[in-house]
Amino acid sequence: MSGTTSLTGPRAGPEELRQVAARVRRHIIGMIGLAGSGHPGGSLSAADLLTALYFRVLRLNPADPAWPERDRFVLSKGHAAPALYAVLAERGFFPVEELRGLRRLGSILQGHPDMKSTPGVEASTGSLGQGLSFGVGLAAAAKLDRAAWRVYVMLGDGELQEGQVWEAAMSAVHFKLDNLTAIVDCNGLQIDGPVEEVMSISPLVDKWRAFGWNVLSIDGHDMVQILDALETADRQPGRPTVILARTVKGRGVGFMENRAEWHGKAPSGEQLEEALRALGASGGPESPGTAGAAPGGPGPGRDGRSGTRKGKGGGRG
Ligand SMILES: Cc1ncc(C[n+]2csc(CCOP(=O)(O)OP(=O)(O)O)c2C)c(N)n1
Ligand SMILES: [Mg+2]
Repeated sequence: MSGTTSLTGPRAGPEELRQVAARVRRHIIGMIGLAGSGHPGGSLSAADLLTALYFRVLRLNPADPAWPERDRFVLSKGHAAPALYAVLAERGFFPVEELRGLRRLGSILQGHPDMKSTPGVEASTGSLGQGLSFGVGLAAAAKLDRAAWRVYVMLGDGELQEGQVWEAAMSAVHFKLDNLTAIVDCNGLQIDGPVEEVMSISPLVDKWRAFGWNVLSIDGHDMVQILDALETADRQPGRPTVILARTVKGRGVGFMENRAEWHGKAPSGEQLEEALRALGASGGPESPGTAGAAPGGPGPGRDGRSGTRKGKGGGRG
């Protein structure tokens, strides 16, 4: 099998996913560099998790973003929009060339996700703390409809300081939303510095457990662990699952790694070239839009079925 075609196949393996994630990281840096603003740190930390979701786990149809049976993904840490846009483009929701429009007036790709502007974006986010509540609503709706689709929400670790997150955590358990998976990008940093210094969220495993969640802790850059956790989360009857993913903010670009100053700053000039070199771009600043988009069509899906799901009420393999 060759190139992108195999990546849309039902069981993209860890190595193929790593290759997609590498392209996603180059897109992130390229588009933020071109825009001259944006959030590289938290986009790079989320790149592997988002790639696994969009290329292996979520059931989607890029040719029909509103397919009623699709799984829903909510990027609660909306400032990581460049990572979401990169996976959506690679997955075929819109041409990769659109990435060049990041943060420009009239572009479909605004600085934070806008569900009315961008094919594949399920929720308008950016004001931290709200995405899990939105996900609880979606998951409850799926239950009421006896629909088989699942809901995934990604949050930042600093975002967990928002009280609304814990109201949502409480209600997800009360309503037995086992069709909901939360993923926390635990990169240890927020806008001003280390989360533990700004306001501690420890002990995180105990907190989620006390709220009644099933808790999984993984290395958020290890594709095998990511896939295992996402598949395990789908098989936990009666309660929601949270995946606490240890990550590195700025992952892949040495001078950005673990540096809070790269939370919301664009690389320019030499920094951009150095970053793209570190990410394996072949010569010069890679402009977003050089990699091929995956063709459309119903998504790979967890069980290898593609776009024909009729299941009612939880029979999700
Ligand atoms: C309600 C709200 N307050 C403040 C901000 C500004 N802000 C944007 S990103 C950020 C830090 C988020 O840190 P974290 O959740 O850890 O995200 P990550 O490290 O993954 O980038 C802040 C405070 C916001 N977007 N929303
Ligand atoms: Mg963080």
